[in-house]
Parts: sequence; structure tokens; C-alpha cells
Amino acid sequence: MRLLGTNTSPYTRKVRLVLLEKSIPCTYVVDPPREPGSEVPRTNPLGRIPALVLDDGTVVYDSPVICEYLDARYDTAVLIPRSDPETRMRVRRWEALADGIMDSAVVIRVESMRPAEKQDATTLSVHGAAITRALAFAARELSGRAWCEGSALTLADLALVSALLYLDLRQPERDWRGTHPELRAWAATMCERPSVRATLP
Ligand SMILES: N[C@@H](CCC(=O)N[C@@H](CS)C(=O)NCC(=O)O)C(=O)O
Repeated sequence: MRLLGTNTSPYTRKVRLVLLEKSIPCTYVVDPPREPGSEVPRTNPLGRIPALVLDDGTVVYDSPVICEYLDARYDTAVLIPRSDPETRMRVRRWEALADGIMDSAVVIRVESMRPAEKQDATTLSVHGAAITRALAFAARELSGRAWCEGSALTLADLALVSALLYLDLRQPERDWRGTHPELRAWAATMCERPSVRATLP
């Protein structure tokens, strides 16, 4: 099994965290999709990373599908609770929240790389505000808990830490730790995990 991705992609990082936390053997291939000769456009019709290539050649995308597949396929450390529909929904909702933060941060990153006179202020403010609201929601939901959901690590934690650390990378001016001490405390603990350390960009 091979995972195509890059070290700065937060979606790739989420999948790498799942692989590490579940101790699933997988070859990680750094493959920026826009580089000439990249395998990604030939592998994932959407031309995006992460893309997981199974041993029989099957390609799995995008990151929520990959994470769900890996969690269902391998029993080591179940990360998406399998029995209770409400708990399962909340874990997947955390993932959607985290992915949404990543989506908006990527939009802002792409927009910010355009010449200043061509940047769309509405796009920047709409996506900036979405991230601000999502962070406030996450902080309220966490409010002093050790884990996003229940009493153990789930995909929710791995998705959220991937989103927050992507903000550190791309929006270092956004002081989410200062604004939300609940997120700061939770993230500090998460950042001690070997999986998180091993996937630093
Ligand atoms: N919803 C997708 C988003 C994946 C995505 O947008 N990945 C970016 C990199 S962070 C990408 O591959 N963009 C294509 C490009 O850069 O050409 C997922 O969760 O996997």
C-alpha cells in the first residue's frame, strides 16, 4: 500500500496520523501533484492528494474516504466508533469541521499568492470568518475535555490537530492559542504524541 501526498498538505497529514496511530504499514511517497512527472494526476482522476494506492492498484480518495477505509479495514485502535450512531456522527462532524478549516485556509493561501491587486477581499474575509467561527465552535465543544469525543483518541482529534497545525504553518499571525486557551491546552497534549511529531512539515 502506498500513500501519495506532501508534508505540508493537512489532508495528507490526517491520513498519515491515522496510519501511524493504527500502526498500519504503508509506503509514504512525497509527490506534489503539480510537479512535472507527478504520479498523482495519473492515479487520482481529481489530481489531488492524498491518494492511497492499494496493493491491487485500487486508488482511494479523498481523505475522509481514506480514513474511513483504513479504520474499517484495520481493527487496531478503532478511530471511528462503530456502534453508536450519535457518537459516530459527532466524530465525523469533527472531521468535517476540521476539513472545513483546512479548505478555507487553502483558499486563503491560494488567494494570498495572487498579486495584491488581483486578490479578492470578499473571498479572503468570508473564508477567514469561517475559520474564526469554526475555531470558536471547536473551543466551546472541547471546553476542558481531554478528547474531542468520548474518553479516547478518535479521528476527530487527528483531524482537528491537522487543521490547527496547518493554521500555524499558513496563518502564523492567527493567534488561536491566545484566543482559545481550551484549544491551546488540548493541542499541547496532542503535539506530544509521536505520530504528530513524526509528521511535522
Ligand atoms: N477534500 C480533499 C481535499 C484534498 C486537496 O484539496 N488537496 C490539495 C493539497 S492540500 C491538492 O491536492 N490540490 C491539488 C493541487 O495542488 O494541484 C481531501 O480531503 O482529500
